[in-house]
Amino acid sequence: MRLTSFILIAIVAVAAVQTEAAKLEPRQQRAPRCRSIRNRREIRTLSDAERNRFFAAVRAIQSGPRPTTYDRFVQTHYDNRLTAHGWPWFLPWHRALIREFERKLQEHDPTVMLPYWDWAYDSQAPEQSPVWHSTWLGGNGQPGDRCVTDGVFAQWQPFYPEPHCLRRDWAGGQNVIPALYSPEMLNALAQRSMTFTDFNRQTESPPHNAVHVSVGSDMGTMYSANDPIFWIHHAFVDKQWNDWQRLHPRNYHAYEGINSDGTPAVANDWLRPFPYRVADVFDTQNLCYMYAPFRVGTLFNGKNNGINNGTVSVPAPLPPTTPVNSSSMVLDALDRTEILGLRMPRPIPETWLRMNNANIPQVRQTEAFIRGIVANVNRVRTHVSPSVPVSQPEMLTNMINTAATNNGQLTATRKDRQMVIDAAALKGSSSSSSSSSNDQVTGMVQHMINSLQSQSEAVEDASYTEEDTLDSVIGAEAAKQLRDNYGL
Ligand SMILES: [Cu+2]
Repeated sequence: MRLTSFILIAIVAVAAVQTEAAKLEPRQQRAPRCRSIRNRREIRTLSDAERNRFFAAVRAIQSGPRPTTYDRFVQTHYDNRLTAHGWPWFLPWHRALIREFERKLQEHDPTVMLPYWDWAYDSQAPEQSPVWHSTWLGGNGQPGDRCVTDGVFAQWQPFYPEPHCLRRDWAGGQNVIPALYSPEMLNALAQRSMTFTDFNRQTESPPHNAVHVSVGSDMGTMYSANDPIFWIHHAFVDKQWNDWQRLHPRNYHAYEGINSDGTPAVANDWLRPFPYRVADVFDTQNLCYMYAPFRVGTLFNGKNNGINNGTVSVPAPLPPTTPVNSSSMVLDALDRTEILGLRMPRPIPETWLRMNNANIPQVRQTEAFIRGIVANVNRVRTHVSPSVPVSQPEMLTNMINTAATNNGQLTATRKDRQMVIDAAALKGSSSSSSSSSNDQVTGMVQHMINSLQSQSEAVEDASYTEEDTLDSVIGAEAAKQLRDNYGL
């Protein structure tokens, strides 16, 4: 009798748990089948028409009675902030989130795919990225209220936590965003991450967080999805996971750790409130998309540089170059004079790390590791990062403009003879570009190279050795991936 009632109670209890679980579980509909698998592309490789259709689709889901479809995504991200940041959920949950966002865009316009923003390519002067252009996402917030007053989303009024203007407050000041993580740094992190746990953590913090805190205001809160830059930022983070999965095929389906509720993280976990289990999102093709690589070509190939179809304004005359202390191998995140070296991103503020459940000592360790990468890459005379200004005509032009306006000086720290030869060789490899503006930039850069050359006659830096190649600094695998991704 006792046993029977115990069993009865047990059955009732199990049933109650199951009912409770069913209530908490997402609509267990199967994710929609793919009619086709299409590419998500880097935003600057879209045509003007394609880009405008993407913007129009975002505007469409921002319209209607509040909260709009867009607002609800912001709230969903907020509601899951404590489970989706600092835990194994970070990568898979955000993959599901942006896929659902993309599906909503496609309900409005089936041709649209979510683009990604390769901020690593823009990492050495992120404020000069075309994404901030006044016909794209607009720039920094204005002084005072921080309201964004230009771009496609200038009139966008985020609804949560209360209605307000879209705000940005660049951490470097009115015209500067501190340096972000460069392709070399991301590659080095991907290379050394041998488990999902390592990669998930090291992608979230610091590289992904750096974008949030550097753009600031809405992006620097748990309502970060208020800023449409969020979606193309997270698409790039998602691409990094996909790249890593393919880099370490053994880890393609790797998933482990402890969830925020203390349970073991397993591939069968539902990514609430989305209709996917973790296992459903390992393969992006299961979610109907793949990532097109972003090949930017080599030095002075202006083809993929975005704004105004490659038109660049060229100032004259060139400001003088001056020698820089060659022992300073780690450049400041706000440095905008050095044209050849990598800048060290700023440490992620402790308040942000605490808000995101990050393991703070681990993040500081990763930052120290990155500092070593920066120093080493800056010592390598045979490598010009695709992200440094000298690789990008627009960025170089903007820096020269700024230097001219501020009566400042444009410098190059690695001005040894080999670097000049390398730069000249890279320049020669893209002689096919024919537009007159590119010719002007090329002429200007030639002037700079000549100037560096004459200085370099006098500079002998004993710290360089023959073994200083990119391969020996970030590893042959990482170097190869970098070359593949960026067409070096
Ligand atoms: Cu998030």
